[in-house]
Amino acid sequence: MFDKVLIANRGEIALRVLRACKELGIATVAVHSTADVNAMHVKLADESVCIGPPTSRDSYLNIPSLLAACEITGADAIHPGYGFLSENARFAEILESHGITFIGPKSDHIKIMGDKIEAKRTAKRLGIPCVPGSDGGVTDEKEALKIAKKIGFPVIVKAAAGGGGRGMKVARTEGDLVDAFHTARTEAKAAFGDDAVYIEKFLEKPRHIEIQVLGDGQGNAVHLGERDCSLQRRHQKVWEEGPSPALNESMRSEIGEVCAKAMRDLGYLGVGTIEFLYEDGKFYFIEMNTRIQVEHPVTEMITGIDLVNEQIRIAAGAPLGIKQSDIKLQGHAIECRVNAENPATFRPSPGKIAYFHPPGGLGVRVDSAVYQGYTIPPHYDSLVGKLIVHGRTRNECLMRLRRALDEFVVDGIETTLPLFRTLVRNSDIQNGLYDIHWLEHFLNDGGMDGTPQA
Ligand code: MV4
Repeated sequence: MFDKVLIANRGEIALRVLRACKELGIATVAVHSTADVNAMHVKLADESVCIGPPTSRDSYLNIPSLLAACEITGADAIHPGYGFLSENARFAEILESHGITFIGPKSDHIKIMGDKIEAKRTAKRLGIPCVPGSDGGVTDEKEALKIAKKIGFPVIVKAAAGGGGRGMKVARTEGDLVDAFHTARTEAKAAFGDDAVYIEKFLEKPRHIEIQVLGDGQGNAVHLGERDCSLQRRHQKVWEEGPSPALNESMRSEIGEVCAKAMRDLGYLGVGTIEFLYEDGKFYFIEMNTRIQVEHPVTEMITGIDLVNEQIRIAAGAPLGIKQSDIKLQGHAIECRVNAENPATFRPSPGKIAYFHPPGGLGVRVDSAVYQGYTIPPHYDSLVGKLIVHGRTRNECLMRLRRALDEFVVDGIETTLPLFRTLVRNSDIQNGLYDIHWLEHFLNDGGMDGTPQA
């Protein structure tokens, strides 16, 4: 096992990793930018190193600074959290060449999943169902038209280097295709320096359902059920829950087993998330994330498994301690991402937290790195904290969430808490009747109008 882990991240996820290290008896090193001297992760770590100015590029993304911090402190592994360097295959390789363990998947697997064309080819080969579309990249407009006609309109042109909603163009008819194709390529080249694109059938009203997997790189892998992340705005997830209100037990175990087997065959090491669009009872692979995700607590609450603990033990070479039959999904969990933003306009609202009172009680978890008197800096994402609630049934979970949201007080800045107080009382949400477009339609239709914004 590692003696000392350096956490190359900030905010609530840095705390989450710190907690897992503490429980494993591993010493911790926090790194921070000059904007984060007063951050909680710095206070709670055994040691800390300042790695640069506020801009992420010069601090949390600065590989030479991180290597120097490892050298100075004698850390033997780095946990990247999510975002920043968590899915950077080159970073994983550099660490290995310096004898530092990257707590994450093998760099080859990070690389494959970072290229959405390669990811889809791999998924298909492993027997994961994919969205109908081109076999690999498309470079010529005649070929693009031929494929689009074959799969039928509407189609979507996606950048191989994209993902998370960046670099996509929809073509509704034959007349739109040539323009969508060239625009997608030009934008992909400008945004990612890579003009490779591929084509898929465009699904109109899918849900976004993702399967959590865990493998030890030694041929053992399990799935830990799904999370429904359909409630999003501009590709930012807002509310995540598990199990999905749209699935039954047989659909869950069927897709779960497909994913677990695929990860066994791949020799996947670490935690991963296989993302699907789900429409009319069928799953379609879109992407795989090779990191711990923001919404991982949903899965932890319904399985009782500490995913970050598993990540660290597996990265240290331990075999998977869990069999599929040990994993029993219990009850229901919902996560709300509470952001420092206006709840109707989503304008960022950084600043000083004058009063902070998180909710508590049975089935309530708050993952946050803020405290009363803390000033949220403007340089990073606007997550104030995640409220995760568990109940024996979805209904109990919703009732408990309503209670927890009413208890939660954050003064001094605007937060998205009022949005959640509205959503938890909405009948479509209560009935689980939503797709990936539901929230944006709700907001455009004035769902938050007249909501008092304290
Ligand atoms: C799609 C799609 C419809 N059809 N692919 C957006 C993010 C990226 N991960 C994939 N995305 C989509 N791919 C096909 N073939 C619709 C989306 C999409 C979406 C997906 C998941 C969650 C939210 C979304 C919001 C808009 C579009």
